[in-house]
Amino acid sequence: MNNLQPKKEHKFTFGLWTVGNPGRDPFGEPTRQPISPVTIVKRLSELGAYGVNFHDNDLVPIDASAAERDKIVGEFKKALGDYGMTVPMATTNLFSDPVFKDGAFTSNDPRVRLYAVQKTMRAMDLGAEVGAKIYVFWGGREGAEADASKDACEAIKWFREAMNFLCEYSISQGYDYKFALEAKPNEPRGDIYFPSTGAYLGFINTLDHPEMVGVNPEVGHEQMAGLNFYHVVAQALEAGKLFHIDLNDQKGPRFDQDLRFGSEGIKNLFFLVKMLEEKSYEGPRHFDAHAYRSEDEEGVWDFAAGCMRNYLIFKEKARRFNEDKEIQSLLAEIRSTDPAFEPVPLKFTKVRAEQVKSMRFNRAELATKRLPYEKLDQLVIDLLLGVR
Ligand code: GCO
Ligand code: MN
Ligand code: MN
Repeated sequence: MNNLQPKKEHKFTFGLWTVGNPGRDPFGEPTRQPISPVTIVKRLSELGAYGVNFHDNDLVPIDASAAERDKIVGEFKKALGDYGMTVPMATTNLFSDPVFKDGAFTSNDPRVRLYAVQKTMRAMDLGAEVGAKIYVFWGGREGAEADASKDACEAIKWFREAMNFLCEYSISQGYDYKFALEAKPNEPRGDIYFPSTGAYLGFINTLDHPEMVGVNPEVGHEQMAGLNFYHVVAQALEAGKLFHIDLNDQKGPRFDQDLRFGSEGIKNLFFLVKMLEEKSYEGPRHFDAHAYRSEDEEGVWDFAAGCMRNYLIFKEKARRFNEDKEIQSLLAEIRSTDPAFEPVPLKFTKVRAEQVKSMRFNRAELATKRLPYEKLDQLVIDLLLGVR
């Protein structure tokens, strides 16, 4: 089917660390050879992706000399040009190196906090060099196991200080970055500060430049906390704060699985894609996932193609949902009301308040209205399972 063919206009992106994931896990060594950034750019482009994103050290090793850096970045830029690929987002690795064992921006040690800020400024320079406009902050090590070790209120203040400083840095360099904060409840820390996207949405308004800062919700991270991802993203989108999104999948609230998008949570992700497509989310559709550890390199490309294909299947199903006469007439029935009460915006004036206070409602009759949600939901299931 032609509309299941990924194209640049769909804005599908992957991280170098996603397709490049060699299959390491906490219990086992890598099962695949690393794939070079240049090969990743080429293969993703051939599959129809729009861009690649990276952490500073996915591209340039942490101990690279200036000359090595320039060579690597030069080759990478050439590959981007050759294969028509972009880098919409960049980020910093503030979690792998042992120096960050007790946090980066929230380490108890001011030297580590400053080093984290320095590393981020350099990574922002690198991102800007390849045209990135979105900068993600995932505080993987910003947390604690022993709460006795750290004052959580201080940690939040340090995090704020770093964000304010880095916003000013972006402005002063003319980088025009939008910052996107990514929450996760735990892993690798026992607990991570700002455990959900909602927590970040509250925090953003305490910053010096709230207009520059939004969120980067990830499917699996919110599901680890038992939340409904569609609802999480709705709040971010409605607030104008959905600056980026990490698409993947997860089998319920357990360790972070980063599974192929759409491989598990089919109904919830259908409503997610429907919303992204219909509420004019303009940002990249980024897949922060990786292939099963049992795969070889060919399987990695099957995985990448699968993520994009599932997104497009959901998009196609959303179109059919909207065109389905039975579904639409059920929705019309569900939404029908007494025309006298047609929704006038509930805007406060003293007169309106008096008017609402004096309205007469037949509570018992209202409660008898039929809500055929069983039928509606089953039609959605029929649609998604392909028998409709
Ligand atoms: C995870 C995280 C990371 C971040 C990435 C970008 O699954 O552990 O989602 O993959 O998204 O580090 O900062
Ligand atoms: Mn992520
Ligand atoms: Mn994840």
